[in-house]
Amino acid sequence: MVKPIDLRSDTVTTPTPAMRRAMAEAEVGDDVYGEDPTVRRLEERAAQLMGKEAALLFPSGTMANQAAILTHTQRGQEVLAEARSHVYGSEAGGMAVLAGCQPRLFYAPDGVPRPEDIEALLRPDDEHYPPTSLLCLENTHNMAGGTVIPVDRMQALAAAARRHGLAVHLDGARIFNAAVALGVDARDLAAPADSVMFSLSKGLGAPIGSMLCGSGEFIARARRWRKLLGGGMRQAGVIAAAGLVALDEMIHRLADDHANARRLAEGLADLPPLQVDLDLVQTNIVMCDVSAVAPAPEFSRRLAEAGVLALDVDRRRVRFVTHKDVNRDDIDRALAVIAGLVRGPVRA
Ligand code: TLP
Repeated sequence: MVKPIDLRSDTVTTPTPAMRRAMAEAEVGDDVYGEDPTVRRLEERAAQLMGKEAALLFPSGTMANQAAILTHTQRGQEVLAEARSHVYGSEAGGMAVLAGCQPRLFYAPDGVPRPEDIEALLRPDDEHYPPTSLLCLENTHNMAGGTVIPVDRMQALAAAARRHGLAVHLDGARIFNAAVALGVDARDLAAPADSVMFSLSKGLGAPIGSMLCGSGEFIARARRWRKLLGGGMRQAGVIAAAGLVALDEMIHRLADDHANARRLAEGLADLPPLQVDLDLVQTNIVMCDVSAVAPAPEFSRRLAEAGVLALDVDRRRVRFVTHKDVNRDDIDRALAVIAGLVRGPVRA
């Protein structure tokens, strides 16, 4: 059987030979005692890349985001987040269950919030209202289609939050995609936020791991929450070693993923009645409205039968994500399969 073209997510990427070698040879120790030299090196490098004092390795982005929320807030407080953000919609209700916080949502159709969206939600100090303590941002914005928040907007949003005493956490799972697309340093996107999470295990291709970065004091407190969440790992240098390779070797090639996503998006836009908003295709994610052909779950099931894997994200939309394990030929083959599905039955 032919291997399917897997465009469900950049999380499906497998470690490179260089990562596997680095993992096999990693110098390790017990990281709960702070004795793993490879983890320490990765944490120093992550902090430096984000322009923060300190960083902490987590097994997942979800755990890192939740530890950040736990560190920034207290029970009974309110967290501002975009309506389709990962911290709100895709972390199993963690901010309510773990931090005891209530989300308050704003909607940014293109994933790029405006400072006035934030300010409109702020309320006076009154015993009826939960105190609002944190603004969460997401860059790139996954469910909006991998859209980027430019540096000046990040600054304006953080300034609005600060004026009202809110801390800012950036879910930068794909911050390097944003930086490459904008042609800026990731540090400049991270600077306006108090804390930033980024993933090693998505477009950068490492098998496991996300970093939480912030001030030394913030990271010391987050470390205790990581322990509580079960994220204190022992010889985690085996993971960190792949993370270091990811940061050294895999950032610059994200531009290829963006070019492939654009090619895919333009191909899909040429296949009516499929609909793609090309303006929103800015990085490695393509959202396609397939509802004129079939409900999205059925469309993605038929696509899978024909050898192309994609993710139905709601009833109308299917998400395609490009990454290092698919090349330009795969994109063209995927497009041929999709064309067949739109025009009539086909096989991969
Ligand atoms: N995103 C996954 C799914 O959970 C949707 C994906 O395939 O895109 N923040 C953002 C913006 C994310 O997209 C994700 C994962 C996370 C956080 C969580 O990271 P992990 O999967 O490491 O817990």
